[in-house]
Amino acid sequence: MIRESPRIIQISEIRDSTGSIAIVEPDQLDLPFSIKRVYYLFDLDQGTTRGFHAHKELFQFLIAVQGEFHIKLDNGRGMVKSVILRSPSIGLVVPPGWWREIAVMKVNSVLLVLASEEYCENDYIRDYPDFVNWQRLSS
Ligand code: T46
Repeated sequence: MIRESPRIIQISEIRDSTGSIAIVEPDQLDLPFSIKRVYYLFDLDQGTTRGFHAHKELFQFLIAVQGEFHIKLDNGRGMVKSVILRSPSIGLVVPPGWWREIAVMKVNSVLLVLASEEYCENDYIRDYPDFVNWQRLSS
């Protein structure tokens, strides 16, 4: 199994005196997947934390289009990364095999997610010890 690390990608933007446009063109950004699904988290309570799961095959690209999120990623093998998303001009690639915990830091925060697959509950691992075990068995 090829293991990839999460990484930040800069999103190109065009600013003028009236505002800004950020443009996600997967080929130009060198996203490591084709987008099959787009969804967004909104109406979120400040201070709450979501996620608490990993995906077996799903790649995602997370963009804080508004507000701020603190993202903790854990590969279940001793590597833990913390990423702050608070600019719509960057996105975070989250490859499969990373446990995530997503804290909502500001009111009216919105997290846009571009995903490589359609929704599939079987792709989730929602129990942390199961995740660590899955990682151990897939080495
Ligand atoms: C992640 C963070 C950033 C669906 O029925 N279809 C969907 O496409 C999605 C995304 C969710 N759901 C259902 C499944 C659950 O019953 O909506 C409920 C909440 O979904 P989930 O547990 O995935 O929610 P979050 O906010 O904890 O996580 C979501 C992503 O799914 C997840 O992969 O990384 O946003």
